[in-house]
Amino acid sequence: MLRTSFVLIALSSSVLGQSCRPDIVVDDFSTIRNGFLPEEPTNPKIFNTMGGDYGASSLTNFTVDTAAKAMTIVPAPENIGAPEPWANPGTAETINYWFTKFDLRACFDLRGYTGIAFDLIAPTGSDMNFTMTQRTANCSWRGLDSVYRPLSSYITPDGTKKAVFLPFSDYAKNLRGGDFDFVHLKDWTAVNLVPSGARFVMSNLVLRGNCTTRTATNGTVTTNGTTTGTTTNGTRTNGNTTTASGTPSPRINNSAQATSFSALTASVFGVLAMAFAL
Ligand SMILES: *[C@@H]1O[C@H](CO)[C@@H](O)[C@H](O)[C@H]1NC(C)=O
Ligand SMILES: *[C@@H]1O[C@H](CO)[C@@H](O)[C@H](O)[C@H]1NC(C)=O
Ligand SMILES: *[C@@H]1O[C@H](CO)[C@@H](O)[C@H](O)[C@H]1NC(C)=O
Ligand SMILES: *[C@@H]1O[C@H](CO)[C@@H](O)[C@H](O)[C@H]1NC(C)=O
Ligand SMILES: *[C@@H]1O[C@H](CO)[C@@H](O)[C@H](O)[C@H]1NC(C)=O
Ligand SMILES: *[C@@H]1O[C@H](CO)[C@@H](O)[C@H](O)[C@H]1NC(C)=O
Ligand SMILES: CC(=O)N[C@H]1CO[C@H](CO)[C@@H](O)[C@@H]1O
Repeated sequence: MLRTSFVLIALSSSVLGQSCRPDIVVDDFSTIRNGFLPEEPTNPKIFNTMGGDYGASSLTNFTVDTAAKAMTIVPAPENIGAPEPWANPGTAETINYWFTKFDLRACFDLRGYTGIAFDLIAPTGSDMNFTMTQRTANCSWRGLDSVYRPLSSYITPDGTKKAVFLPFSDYAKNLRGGDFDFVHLKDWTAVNLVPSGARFVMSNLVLRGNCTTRTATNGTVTTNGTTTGTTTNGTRTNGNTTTASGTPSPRINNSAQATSFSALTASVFGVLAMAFAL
């Protein structure tokens, strides 16, 4: 009996050890989710599947085309300067920005996630800087931004649709050289989109987990970036890609994933119990 318990514990932990953080489709832009932030009850916002809102500097326009399943961002310059100088020391003067969050309260735990993936049509010669903005550990104050990385360091904008992946490892340091705190993410921001009037068309926005096999929203199955097969449609085919939906909610977690692992563990227990009974 004692030996049986040891076997069961060893096996169940090895099954659980295969768990990985699945991707989350932050937005496929097939739906517009209207709502309000609790602290801004008169300012209409739109939200992604994770309950995070989108925003931009006042002259920068962003619109969702649900038929095209894309968000178009059209920047315009403003004399913003350094709105929060303690948060972004040493950076260029801010002329515009666009952001989205991964939760309602802008204090998201990114542990287990590896980066942000999306498709982007960006005009030839255009550019923007990406940064991860920071909350303090109590989630109420703003901390130092991560280092800035230009779009042009990931792709060469040329007017065609390109897959962009921003690995969080590129943003592991803040602007003063300290460690970025990935447990308390404020939001993901694009700063200084240029030139004015450029049309940036974003689609298939995904927060990448750490599973090595994943299904893109277009059904392409990849293993570590290598295409290995294609599903008939973009439906979730395994636990590696999840799509949250419905009205904005502050938390979308992996409870479905946890349930499937519990069920798997339970069935392993059941089979073993039968084996030992025999
Ligand atoms: C990106 O940010 C860096 C650091 O502030 C700055 O040197 C660079 O000019 C910025 N690029 C753009 C396109 O704003
Ligand atoms: C949150 O943390 C910051 C930085 O540690 C601190 O200055 C601030 O007073 C705290 N705010 C609250 C409401 O506790
Ligand atoms: C599917 O999406 C992936 C990731 O965004 C992209 O690399 C690939 O080119 C797309 N495939 C098709 C057929 O659109
Ligand atoms: C995928 O990448 C991970 C992490 O780099 C590595 O441990 C794993 O062996 C790779 N899997 C394949 C199939 O290449
Ligand atoms: C995608 O495929 C799944 C499994 O075959 C099927 O249940 C689902 O209806 C399909 N969805 C669409 C949009 O075709
Ligand atoms: C995940 O969500 C479910 C359903 O909302 C909730 O019961 C559970 O406590 C959540 N788990 C975590 C770790 O937040
Ligand atoms: C967590 C999870 O469901 N992982 C799965 C990812 O996809 C591969 C290939 O289909 C499965 O083997 C994993 O179990």
